[in-house]
Amino acid sequence: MNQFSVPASATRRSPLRVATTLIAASVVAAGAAVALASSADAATTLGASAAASGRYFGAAVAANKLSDSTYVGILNREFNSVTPENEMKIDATEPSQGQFSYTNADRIVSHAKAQGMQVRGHTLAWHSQQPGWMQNMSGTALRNAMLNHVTQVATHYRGQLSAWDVVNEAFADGSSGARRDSNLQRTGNDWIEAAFRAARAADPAAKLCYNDYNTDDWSHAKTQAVYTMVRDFKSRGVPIDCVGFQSHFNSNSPYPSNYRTTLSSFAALGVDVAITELDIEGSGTAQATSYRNVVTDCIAVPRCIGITVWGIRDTDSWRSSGTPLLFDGSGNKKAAYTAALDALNGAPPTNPTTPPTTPPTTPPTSPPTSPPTTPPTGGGCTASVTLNQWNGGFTAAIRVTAGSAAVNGWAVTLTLPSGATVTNTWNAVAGGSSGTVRFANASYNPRIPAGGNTEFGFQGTGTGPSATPSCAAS
Ligand code: G2I
Repeated sequence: MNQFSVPASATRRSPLRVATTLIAASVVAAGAAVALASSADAATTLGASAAASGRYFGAAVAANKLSDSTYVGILNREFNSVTPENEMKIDATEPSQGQFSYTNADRIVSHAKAQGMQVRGHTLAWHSQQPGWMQNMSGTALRNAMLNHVTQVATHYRGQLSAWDVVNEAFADGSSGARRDSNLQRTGNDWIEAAFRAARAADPAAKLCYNDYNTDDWSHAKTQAVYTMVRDFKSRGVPIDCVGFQSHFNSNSPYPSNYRTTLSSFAALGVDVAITELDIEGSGTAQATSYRNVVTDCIAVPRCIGITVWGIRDTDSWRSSGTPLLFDGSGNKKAAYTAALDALNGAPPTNPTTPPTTPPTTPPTSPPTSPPTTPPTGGGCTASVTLNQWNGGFTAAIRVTAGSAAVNGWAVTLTLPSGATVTNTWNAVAGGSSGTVRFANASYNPRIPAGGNTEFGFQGTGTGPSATPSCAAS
């Protein structure tokens, strides 16, 4: 397929379109060949397979490759989301202060729209790839310039993007758990939330993400530091909707076995999670296995909304010598491609009524956002709720904490306001859907060690609970 051929996108962008195609196939016998090709296609491209569970599969795209027919052929066939690799960065969009340049970014957005693909914006505020004028700024002038940049660029794309990486890579590597030093950080610790508020005001429809690397391993200080920030943002109403895990893996930074724990733990804060820049250096079976693991972990987490690989062919990669992508330099599918596709085809739907397939592990030990009212002395348990409320719905993340004795089973009882209904519960079993609801432990998470905790959550319509939960241990 070249860039001018008719995409299969009309039949593969959503489960609804696929279902429509299948219905059409059963009614119109003469159209059977076409319809069969479409339904088979639903399982044989990355985008269609991801869409079958309500997710997307995207690629970082470079505007100057949109004239490469092999590249565009793969892009149009396989992917249903794109991220401009460099074209929306600060140096590209505001090369001189107050002079905005969208030509290359707009080319990518136009291409994506014409193909029915969504677009993730990357990125509004970052210490790197700043234009010279910004690198030389500091203090209030820089803060204002940053906020103006966020406002202008997000306004230009208002309503057109699925998500924005509002802030990128703001935390330091290593064990400090500190913010990364940068000119932006030196304008004051609140620069990140200021950027999110400006982005929300400019484009209320885009999901607003924090995006970083080396945040994949749940045990790493950097991961915990980002988690703490997101939890704080959620508790204070800072408008954050999602966290992006770049997931650049190689032998120095391999796929971690607790990756799913990381994804599900962030999701339990009431944000979407996304894998935003996936590439895995290597080859053959080892590389394929890592890709399979990453995809399987995402689809096991209901709020893992999609995966983006950081380029299409190995030769397109920023790490091309590590051959980290799904297609070789000639555009052929690699073993890693097949593994990723197979894993996608095993996906359950998003927002299932059943919990994730693996037990959650103990979340971090820092305090919950609303303190338990009963002190955890002696046996028993306490529960605290972190609420993410929006107009007409909410998610509630509940932390259950054991007292000084281990708990072998637990149940939390919560009273919902009139009109509220539980629609989806994870990591617990709900005994009802309105009024006073008892949530008992799931089969896999009854036991909490003395002083330890576990988390469950639920989603609902209406207004979330404000009354203090009670907790009973067994
Ligand atoms: O470094 C990998 C990624 C890490 N996370 C954030 C991403 O935005 C980042 O992407 C890479 C691009 O893949 C590279 O293509 O960001 C690099 C810059 O930080 C990009 O490299 C730049 C080169 O440094 C420039 O010399 C070059 O002009 O790409 C530019 C365009 O080709």
